Amino acid sequence: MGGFKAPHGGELINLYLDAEQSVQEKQAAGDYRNWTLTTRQICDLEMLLNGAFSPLDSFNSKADYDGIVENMRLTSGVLWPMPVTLDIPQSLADELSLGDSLALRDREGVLIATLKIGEMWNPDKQNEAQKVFGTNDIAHPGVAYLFDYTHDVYVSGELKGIAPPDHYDFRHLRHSPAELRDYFVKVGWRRVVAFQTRNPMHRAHIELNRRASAQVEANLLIHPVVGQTKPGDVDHFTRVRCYEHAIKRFPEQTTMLSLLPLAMRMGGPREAVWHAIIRKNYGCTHFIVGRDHAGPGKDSNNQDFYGPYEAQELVQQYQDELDIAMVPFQHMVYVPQRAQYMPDEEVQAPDTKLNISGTEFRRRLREGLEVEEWFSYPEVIAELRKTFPPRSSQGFTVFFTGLSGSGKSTVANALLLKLMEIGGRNVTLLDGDVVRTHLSSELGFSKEHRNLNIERIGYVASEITKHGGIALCAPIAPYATTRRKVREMVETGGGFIEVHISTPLEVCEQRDRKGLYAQARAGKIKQFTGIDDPYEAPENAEVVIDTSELSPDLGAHRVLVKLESMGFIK
Ligand code: PPS
Repeated sequence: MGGFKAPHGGELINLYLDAEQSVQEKQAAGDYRNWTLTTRQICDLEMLLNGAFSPLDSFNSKADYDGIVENMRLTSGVLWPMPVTLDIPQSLADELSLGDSLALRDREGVLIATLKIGEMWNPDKQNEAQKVFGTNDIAHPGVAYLFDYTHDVYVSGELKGIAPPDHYDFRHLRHSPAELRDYFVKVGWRRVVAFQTRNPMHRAHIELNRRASAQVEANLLIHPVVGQTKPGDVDHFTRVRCYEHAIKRFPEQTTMLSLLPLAMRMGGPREAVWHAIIRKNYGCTHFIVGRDHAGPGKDSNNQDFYGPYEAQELVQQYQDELDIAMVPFQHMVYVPQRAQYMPDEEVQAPDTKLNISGTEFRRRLREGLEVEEWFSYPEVIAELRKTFPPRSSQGFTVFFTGLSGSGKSTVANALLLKLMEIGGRNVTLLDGDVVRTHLSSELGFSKEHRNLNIERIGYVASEITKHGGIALCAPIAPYATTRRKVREMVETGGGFIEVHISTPLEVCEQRDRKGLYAQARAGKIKQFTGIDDPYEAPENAEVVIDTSELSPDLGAHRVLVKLESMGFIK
């Protein structure tokens, strides 16, 4: 086993002040500028303070950052593959001087740490993306985060820990690196193999873990990431309940479950090396690297960003420097002739392989279809079904968009009545005019105000959807970006069906039910959609209805048929 040196070895960094110093620093922080940490930053900070990122003792300095980006090394020469930086907006940086301190707080204002600013710089994000992730493609979640959410200034300096971020969920499953090391010593686990995951565990994963721990004669640590994973992943609450079921499938006292508050970057090979270092810090001696480790999915051309075993290759390349041994594993498939799981490439004809892809598995959940016992355990499936009920019992939003007078409200009303006729569901109509009376009475029709109006509608619709209800929205919603944001918001908790009421402007203007077009033409109303304000027509609406060709009744019926075909109503 290559570079494996000593179990539970290596110095652990601890950046927490003692009680007395902590009280003093807390008092001093009253005069510091505050920075409210993002979710990613809270994860990174917790891992820095408790030594999970040892040997890092703060967010990266400029020199360390450059070394990491260019050749995966700190200025000390130590291997470190992933930047861990603190980003703040330019506006805040402009108000700070070197030597000032920042109070780093969580969203409730609780002081987690302070940072005495030694350096501030504007990173070259294009270069960072290219070198760290090997791409500038925004389809890569790490790149998207860097370009869309990372502020423009990085700061570094002396970091002082006050209090670990609070976690109110699964407290019994959370351990610091020191706690896990101590535990392993206490129970006499001299060899510990860690399994990293961001997905629910099914039988393939459990078989892989069994084989890995048997192969290296080690106890097993199931070490799932519960900080930040890939957007769209199963939420960690559901996953942890699944892991708690899964762990019962291992012989008692051989296996442990502990939650890792890491913010993943989905950086494939570099991330695998990073994960290995982190697991060494948690006292593990071995680390499983499977197929497509920390894979970011497909790029904009539908190609894989990294090869399936590239992560294993990079860890192998640095194995001698890593104080933890890799246990490489192939993809596991089910072989029905042998009624067992086997590594993909070990299966030989006439034996055959069975596998259910993630997409197929989600389809079966969505449609309430059977999932065979060879794939997973009934209690794990039951847990997932609670979170992902079939579409027919999920909430959804029908979002009508179109010009004033296009017939949005009329078709939405007709749909409302048809849904009430079917019965059994709670339906709320958020009509444009109604919302402007109740939710957005202070707003006008500037781009900023329209966006705010639509975001409010989206928020209410997403809450209704999450709680299993039906929201019908009928604003003009002229801007594509805002509609996309609403879709993202709603889809986290149920279905989103966009209906473009595409009635042409001439027809809307001819109808002019409220006399607004005449006033807009006469210049008495400004920024009127279609006249002197743009309407960006949807390109991928689920349904398109032109009410100059279709009656409201038939329009509503068309939406109903779509809802049925998508499985949202029975
Ligand atoms: S938006 O753009 O989505 O926020 O608009 P919305 O909330 O749907 O409000 C549209 C209704 O407000 C009336 N109205 C205007 N519409 C467009 N542009 C301007 N400048 C404007 N001023 C007032 C109009 O009656 C719209 O109602 P509908 O039902 O769409 O005809």
